[in-house]
Amino acid sequence: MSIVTKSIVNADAEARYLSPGELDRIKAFVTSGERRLRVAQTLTDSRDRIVKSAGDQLFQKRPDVVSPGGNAYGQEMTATCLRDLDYYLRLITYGIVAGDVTPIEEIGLVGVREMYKSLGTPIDAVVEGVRAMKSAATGMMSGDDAAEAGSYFDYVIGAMQ
Ligand SMILES: CCC1=C(C)/C(=C/C2=NC(=C\c3[nH]c(/C=C4\NC(=O)[C@H](C)[C@H]4CC)c(C)c3CCC(=O)O)/C(CCC(=O)O)=C2C)NC1=O
Repeated sequence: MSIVTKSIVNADAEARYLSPGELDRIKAFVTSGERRLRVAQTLTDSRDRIVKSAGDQLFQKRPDVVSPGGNAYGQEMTATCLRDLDYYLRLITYGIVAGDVTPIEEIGLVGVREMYKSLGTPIDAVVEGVRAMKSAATGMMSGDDAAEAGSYFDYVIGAMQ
């Protein structure tokens, strides 16, 4: 739910006008809108490049995951691994557009440690992959945009650790 919808639901539950604090938060959301949409557009347009570059970095740093016995060993498993990185990049664009990490959390982070544990996927290597996506993505952006995007990658990284 966006901050706008959430504020309206909360205010209406008490049959009151939006409070000055709520209006301030909505103002910040609207003011940052153009930047957030620009950042989401860049990530969307560059998704293939970001995922591929992050995969290359990850497999160079963690050759064990693509070696025999590794969780991403073999063409099919490697493709599934890159697909997971793409999933997280997509969820990050949702969060950026919403100005809120809730969609990322609800779709991709609740129960994530247990999920990867049951798949035998080393989550620290997934984190490494998300870090590499952050570096590829923010490298395409200027200061404020990079900071805005970076904070959502950091949220995912922090939640997986
Ligand atoms: C949008 C929310 C969402 C997420 C996050 C998600 C993740 C997800 N990753 C999976 C598998 C997997 N995930 C990986 C990923 C990796 N292995 C490694 O060693 C690397 C470190 C890493 C890549 C960075 C691999 C290799 C599999 C297949 C494991 C297997 O089938 O044994 C599976 C099992 C089912 C399947 O194969 O599709 C799920 C559910 N699915 C979702 O719907």
